[in-house]
Amino acid sequence: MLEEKQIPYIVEKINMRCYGPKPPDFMAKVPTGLLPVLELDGGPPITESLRIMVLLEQEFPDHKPLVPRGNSQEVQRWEQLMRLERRLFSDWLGWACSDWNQAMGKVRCEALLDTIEKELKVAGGPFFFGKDISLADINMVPMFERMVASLAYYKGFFIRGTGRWPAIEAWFAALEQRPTYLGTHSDYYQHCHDLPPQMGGLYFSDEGYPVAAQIDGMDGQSWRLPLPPLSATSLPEPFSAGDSPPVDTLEAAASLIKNHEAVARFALRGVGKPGPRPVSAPLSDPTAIPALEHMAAADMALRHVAHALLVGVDEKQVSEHALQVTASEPSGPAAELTGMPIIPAAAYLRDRIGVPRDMRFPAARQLRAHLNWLADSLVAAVA
Ligand SMILES: N[C@@H](CCC(=O)N[C@@H](CS)C(=O)NCC(=O)O)C(=O)O
Repeated sequence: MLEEKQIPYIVEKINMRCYGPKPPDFMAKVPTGLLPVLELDGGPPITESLRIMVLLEQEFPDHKPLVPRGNSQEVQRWEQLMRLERRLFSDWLGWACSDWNQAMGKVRCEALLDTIEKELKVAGGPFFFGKDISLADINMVPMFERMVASLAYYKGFFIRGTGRWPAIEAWFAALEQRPTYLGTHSDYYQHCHDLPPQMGGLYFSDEGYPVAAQIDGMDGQSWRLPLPPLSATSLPEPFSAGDSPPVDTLEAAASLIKNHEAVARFALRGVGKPGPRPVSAPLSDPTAIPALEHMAAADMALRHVAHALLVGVDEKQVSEHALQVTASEPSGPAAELTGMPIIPAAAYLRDRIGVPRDMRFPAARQLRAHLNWLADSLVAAVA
């Protein structure tokens, strides 16, 4: 909303409880600890996302309007759409968090999707109020994005990429053309590993397991080179903005290189020791102790990955900087790598690439696949 309205802002990130205690100065200001929170021009903290959005709309009347003004029919519809978002929240979690009566959860979600499909057609699409984005879209998409991801992962239920709800597909496609939306767009992997620690259990049905294996890259294929192209109909995860391997690999390499020392240190948590204060989110261990004695090897391994991203693995392997692997410890400042400790470090990093925190989805899948290329080459050599 801030980006669409072009309101200047500063973001202060506060972690969710499942990633460790929140900063005490934040808790002093907001005793419930709930996010989001707005401080408008140094004023008191304001909570509740809907209240925040309505306030921003009122306080910045000269910026792009996102709520219909005047026409009472439109205002009524806007309120209806706000209620529809709450229905989405409860029908989605009613199914996702249930391990019994899967059929009922599915029927409710299908009915909800039919209603949303109809609402998107009222003004001719692609958005709820026609060709311009509004707060109805902005308010709906964060939960909808999570619904789409988690129902594919846990239930094998595809909302997008099937042609069953074309107005919903067109709505996501229109959003995925907007840099304002892409700045917050996560991938299915991120959502499906972020949601359970925050919300409690989400439950699999039998149809979910094979899809989850694909999303997690555990099927031996989906996180490996060569990656299939991305499009509005690619499954399990469509992305209408598509991919562009030369640009995506460059973005992944830039993100890796820009912060290479911290990234190498982070990867070495994969062979380090668990932290003294573990947290409840399985992929997170903010106090973990990295095995820094392997820093030179981790640094060299990540240089190989960056080089492979920049020139492609085939060209790299015929260049003078080809990845060479030995079965035993290299002696001296070798240009070769051994499997240990780099295999677990590469896997640790691969599983913790955050979208969009670290890079966009098309770049993240490239980095994951190139880290797998490294790990697979090392595994082949030590096997
Ligand atoms: N109705 C509130 C809900 C706020 C809420 O539940 N926020 C969650 C995140 S979406 C939260 O901050 N949970 C605390 C935590 O997990 O640390 C709103 O719309 O702002």
